[in-house]
Amino acid sequence: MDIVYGGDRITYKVIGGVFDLYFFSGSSPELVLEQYTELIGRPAPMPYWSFGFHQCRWGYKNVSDLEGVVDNYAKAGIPLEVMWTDIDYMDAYKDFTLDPINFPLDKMISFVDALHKNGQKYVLILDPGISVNKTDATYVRGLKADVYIKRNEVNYLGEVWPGPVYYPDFLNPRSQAFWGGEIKLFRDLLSFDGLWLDMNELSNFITSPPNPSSNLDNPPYKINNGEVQQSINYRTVPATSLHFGNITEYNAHNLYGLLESKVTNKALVDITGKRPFILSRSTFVSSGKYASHWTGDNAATWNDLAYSIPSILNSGIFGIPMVGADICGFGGNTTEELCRRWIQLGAFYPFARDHSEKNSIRQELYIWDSVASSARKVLGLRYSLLPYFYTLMYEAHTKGTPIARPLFFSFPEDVTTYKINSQFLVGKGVLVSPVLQSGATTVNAYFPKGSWFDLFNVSNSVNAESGKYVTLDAPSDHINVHVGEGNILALQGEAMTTDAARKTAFQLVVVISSSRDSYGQVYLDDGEALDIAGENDQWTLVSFYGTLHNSSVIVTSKVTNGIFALDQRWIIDNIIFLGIPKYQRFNGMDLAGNELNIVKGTDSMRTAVVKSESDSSSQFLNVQVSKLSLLIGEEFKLEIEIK
Ligand code: MIG
Repeated sequence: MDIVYGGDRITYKVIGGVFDLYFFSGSSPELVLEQYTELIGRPAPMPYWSFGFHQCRWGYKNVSDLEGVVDNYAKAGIPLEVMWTDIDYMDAYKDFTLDPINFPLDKMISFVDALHKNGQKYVLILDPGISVNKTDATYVRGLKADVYIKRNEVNYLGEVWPGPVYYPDFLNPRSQAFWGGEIKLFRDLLSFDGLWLDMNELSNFITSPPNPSSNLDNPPYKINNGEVQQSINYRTVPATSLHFGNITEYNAHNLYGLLESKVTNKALVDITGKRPFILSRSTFVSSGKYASHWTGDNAATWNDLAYSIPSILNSGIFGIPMVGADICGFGGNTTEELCRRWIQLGAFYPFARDHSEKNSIRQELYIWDSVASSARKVLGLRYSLLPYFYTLMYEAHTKGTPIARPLFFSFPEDVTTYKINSQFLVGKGVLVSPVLQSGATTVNAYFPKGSWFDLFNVSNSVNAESGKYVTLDAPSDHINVHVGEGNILALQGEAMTTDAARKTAFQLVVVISSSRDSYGQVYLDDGEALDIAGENDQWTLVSFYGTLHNSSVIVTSKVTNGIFALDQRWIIDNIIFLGIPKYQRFNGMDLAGNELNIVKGTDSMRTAVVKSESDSSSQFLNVQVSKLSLLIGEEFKLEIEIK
């Protein structure tokens, strides 16, 4: 179909398939997503490790190349969670094979074992086209199972990387056993942790001639198929091809990536019994239930850096919240400055992967010193925010709310936010305001009403009595990331892997609001169980509430299923209150001494150290309570009196 958007109207020009229109009344953006994902399926839960940093490239030469990349990340002190291989690992680009010279099985096994020992993961690519090659066991099993897409009574012959291919028909119920069986056989050889599904639009290097007997290959209305008007069959599987049950490709074309994701998801669930991680290029309505997504082949340009923001926000609204764009850009040569700005932004994508095209220069984050040091800084913040990202994943899975959201999600009453596509929110209250232009060292960022605190240095604040644009410093190594009033974040420490980060103590950042209570949640489980908040109770959900009350600030917690967190011995060792209004509430009091007392708390709070400082704007008092050892799985109340 063609979809023409005209500002105040939208026109669908549809030449096939079934068309259903639903309207979701909301009334808030969050409720619209809740209603939409109730219909199409809630987003798949994602494993904890998938929120770490990923490195990929098309064109890694051999196993020592891969090992070198992993080593260089470690040497540079930049966290690397997941190493990926593109089609290079395959033998002549055949799925479920390994290049015997450059990526031989024994070396790949030791490589993946070494990753696993270090708490790291490995993801590999699969393309749908199966090489038509009698010596290829996968191909032969597919023939026997009779699972390929057909045309004119025979298997349709396309062409992709391995040369001539047949495509598995994921509408065919037999494809589950076939595809799942191939994945299992391969995973028995090499224990990869996730799968990357590419080329599933469905991509074809040839355009087959139309069948004269049918107008499906040559419909009277020509959809706008590419920049130059191309035939409907242009470089894909022809419209007259047939799926299981004689469903034409004409009617099922857009579903291929969705169905492949669904079958692959079930295969991984059956094989591993764990939460699958799948990345798919093609998506359709409800793909989020099975897979994550990247925005495809972007270019290493400033324009595509900027464009990545609306792309990921749209995906979240489509019910696919685990999404990112290729960091530093895929096509063409990136530059030091662009790559540095890109990791600053990409560190806050829900899915953060550096990926590049074969013919471009290398762009791993350690290549340039300035990129490396910026990466350490921004990924450091990302890793301390991991419990927050993970809890947003939980929220996405249970309610459909995106992880990365447009500003209007949290500020629907502020019409200025509606058009903002150069900033976004992580969750409800973390505002990311990146530099998107070459040479810029400031950023003109919009702040909706409220007080906002710089997460790299919480004593820097922006106080917006009503929504306003503010020009912020953004020196070359810096991205502006602020947390807004009314939010409570549960953070953990920085580390080189998500596993190591999970072993550190929690810190609460309580951003006081003078107009409402502050709120935040943290969801905790083992990070890979199939069920989220399942019946086995192997999870904990903690809600935090913060209040300003006369001359006290109070934070309390409410715990569901504390046992899991207690078993892990997770503690909160530090609570920071930001944004206590300095003069309004405590007018006339001498704040110089800042005598602060913990008046209510558990025994473990007795040894706590309380410090306070005036915020850089001099409008707020920030109070830090450290040396705590509160069990996160146990409810607590902490009240601090300010006299
Ligand atoms: O014809 O596998 O979008 O990420 O590196 C190109 C090679 C096929 C397209 C993907 C890209 C990937 C590349 N693939």
